Amino acid sequence: MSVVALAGGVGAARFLEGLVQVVPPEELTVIVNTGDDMANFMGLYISPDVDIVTYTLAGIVDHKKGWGIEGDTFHALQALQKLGFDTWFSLGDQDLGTHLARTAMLQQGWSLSKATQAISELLGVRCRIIPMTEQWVPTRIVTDVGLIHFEEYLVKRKAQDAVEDVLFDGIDRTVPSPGVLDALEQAETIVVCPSNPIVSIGPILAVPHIKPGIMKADAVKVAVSPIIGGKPVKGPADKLMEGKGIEVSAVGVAQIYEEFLDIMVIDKEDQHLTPRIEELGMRVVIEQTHMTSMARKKKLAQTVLAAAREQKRKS
Ligand code: FO1
Repeated sequence: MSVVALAGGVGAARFLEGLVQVVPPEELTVIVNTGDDMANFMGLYISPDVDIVTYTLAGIVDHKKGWGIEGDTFHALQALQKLGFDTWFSLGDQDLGTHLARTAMLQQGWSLSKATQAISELLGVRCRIIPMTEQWVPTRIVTDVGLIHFEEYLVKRKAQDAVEDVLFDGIDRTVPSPGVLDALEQAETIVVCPSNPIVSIGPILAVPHIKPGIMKADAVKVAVSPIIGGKPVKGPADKLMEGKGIEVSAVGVAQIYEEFLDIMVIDKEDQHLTPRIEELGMRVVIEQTHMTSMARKKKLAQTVLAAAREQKRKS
């Protein structure tokens, strides 16, 4: 039953809340995007997607926002504002604890994987969370006002700039974190979570050896479309897909994963796209992909795993 999930931020984390109800934690490895990371934000190493997945699986995430810690306060941020700092990235006081701890671990020579594992275990997460790589490889957006870090594009500038391209600086010089390739090789199912295919899953697939590792793995590869009815449930996936000249639909997502994907899970609303996705050589499974309740999250996860088991039986 070993499952490997490729995950980005909020959409993936919400899906994972369902997945951990149907997969024993010791059988689940989550490979997380680190392209959003900021290596020196006010002197801190910040790993947004890793923290979103960790806090969500630890049961402490702010569910409304999808990031940060439930009930967190922002006294440190308010103090920084008084001292004239531009606090465009909202870091809560407990969230700052995580960034201070991770930064201290890294400064003591711990790898990003080790720091991530320590923090997730200390927060009570029982499945394995591995950053895609340990080298800092920031995702930068080429816009009409220049090259900007993804988080600055998304949060500081509210995703208003025209996207001309998306760059993963230096990603061809990175290597997968320890355990990533083994997990892919041993997996029975590889699930691509409903994350932004360009800046959340894209960086993971761009780390050398990961996409080839997925392609040659025996596992059944299943993706859940993050695009429903031509729109993302949350976030700028449409703007980034348009910026890359990719159709903003479940078909466009299937095209991005075409080289390795066996099954595409799409929403009932997109049922009419089935023939176009099947033409890409993959099976289509229809399910309610709006994760509006824990029951829906669990049902979606069950459908994904059942489809993978069905495919395994057929092959
Ligand atoms: N997203 C925002 O829209 N505004 C924020 O101020 C913000 C702060 C933040 C702090 C820590 C963290 O882990 C995530 C945070 N996010 C914030 C979410 C983040 O910008 C993106 O949603 C993910 O990186 C994309 O997957």
